[in-house]
Amino acid sequence: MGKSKSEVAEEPCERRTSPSKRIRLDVTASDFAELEDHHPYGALPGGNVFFSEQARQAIRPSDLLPDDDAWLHILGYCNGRDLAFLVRVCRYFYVAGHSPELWRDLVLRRCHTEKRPIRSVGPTWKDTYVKLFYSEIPPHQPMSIPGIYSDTMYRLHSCRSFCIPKVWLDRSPTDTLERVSVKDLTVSRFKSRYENPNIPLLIEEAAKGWKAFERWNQPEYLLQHAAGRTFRTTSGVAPLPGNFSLDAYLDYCESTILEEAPLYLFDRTALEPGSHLWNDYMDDLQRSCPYWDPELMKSNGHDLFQVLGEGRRPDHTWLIAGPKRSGSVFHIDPNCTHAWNAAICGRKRWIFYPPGVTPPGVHPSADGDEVTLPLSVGEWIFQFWDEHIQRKQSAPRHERPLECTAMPGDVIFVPHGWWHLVVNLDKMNIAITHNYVSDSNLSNTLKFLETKLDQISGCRDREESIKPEHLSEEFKKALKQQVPEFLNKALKVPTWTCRAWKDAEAPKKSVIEQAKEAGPSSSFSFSFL
Ligand SMILES: O=C(O)CCC(=O)C(=O)O
Ligand SMILES: [Fe+2]
Repeated sequence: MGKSKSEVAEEPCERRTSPSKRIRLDVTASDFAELEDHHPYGALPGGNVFFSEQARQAIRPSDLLPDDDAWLHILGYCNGRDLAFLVRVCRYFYVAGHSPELWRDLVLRRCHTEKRPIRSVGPTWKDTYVKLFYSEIPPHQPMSIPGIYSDTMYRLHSCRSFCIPKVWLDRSPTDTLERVSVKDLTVSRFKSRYENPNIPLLIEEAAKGWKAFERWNQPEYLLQHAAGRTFRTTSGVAPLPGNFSLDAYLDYCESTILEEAPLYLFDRTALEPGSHLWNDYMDDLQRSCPYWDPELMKSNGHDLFQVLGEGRRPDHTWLIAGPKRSGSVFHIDPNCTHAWNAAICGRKRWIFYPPGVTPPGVHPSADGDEVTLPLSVGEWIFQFWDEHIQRKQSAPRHERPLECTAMPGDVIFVPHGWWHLVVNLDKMNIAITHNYVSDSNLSNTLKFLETKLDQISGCRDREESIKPEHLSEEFKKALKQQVPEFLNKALKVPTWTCRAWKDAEAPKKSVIEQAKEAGPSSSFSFSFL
């Protein structure tokens, strides 16, 4: 359990002092390896081939190319019709050709080309493809095929179906993030203990009294208020976003489809000021969390981007939803902002690394423009969990990662510059997040807007938003007119005060050079902040 300092002081001595106790309490890599289910088509790890005389003598398609990745790549060029034929050619193609990601990509590409939203889903992505573009036929029943030995396929399946450790499902001693009950948190305590020193915090039950918390658990309610609109979903491993109707997306979350990085709903328009869903929490936020009350901007310095006006400021409000194991891979929040994130339905596991302390497996370029990292939570867990735990237990105290589970109704404060990864633990997870600038990060935000034009986000693809090259000047101008005291104070701070951006002036090394220096970690992909 994450503990406030006073709670820690009251703990029994042996828990505080015995490292072996702590080692036993932490989740280990093997806790994830107990998979939710067998590979649906019976693939086994490659080494099993040595136990099968028959398999060793047979020539398989996988012997003809250097590895199974290559075959999966080639199958990715097939259209739906060809893939449907190919899976009938041999056992190997049957298993490889039913990889859910191949059929998902076919759905996404064709929906994109035909400008069609995904309005219904089946029990597998292949069923969805058939249902959307042909007619409804009885669902595909996966057959378990003997004799398919493939590390690639088995690893993908492990990333799709890793076990969620039991201790993540409730408050537990593995939680190290500070937590405070909403009843005990005042504006001044929040600012002096957490926001100003830039420390993440879990605020227990802060959203429990929100109307959203009561209402959004009922699918009918959400469906009523989302009728006729679609929601954008993305995945780090999918080639295109998917636009879903809400009923189809809720069915997708409830389905048994297992994917390496499920499509995640991250919608910046659903919570527009004045909208029905926005009204379900905004008054309540002002009452329960006065430190984030936008109305008090002039006195508490919160959400200073407001001075630009709603349409002109960078995106700042998102509705988030996703199925079990969906989530966000390591990132730092945009534009040097702080954020709060309220878990409305479902639990979320959070992992934080402090500013300037790069998480294992993450390789930012010196200027932060590019970051290489595993693109799915599962891949990161399987490759880097041991190193994470080692750092959690024995890195210098101020460099240690922090962890916690947010229960429904809890709100997390995400300070600027902190790396974080989030994984959803329940079948259906819904959250609200707002990003903001306050007097505590204003000086860094101004430096960021001035010097990191390539990294500015949330304002490039909307006509009315201020574009990156003008944002710094426009922001300063509006601050000067509306809240000059905050601007003057921020301009007096001569350097970055957050280590996330301290080394920004170091000579640029390419991401490839850095990844090489970091050693032979098996798979990296590129992503851009
Ligand atoms: O709920 C999540 O997936 C986390 C979202 C996040 O990182 C954020 O809001 O900044
Ligand atoms: Fe974030």
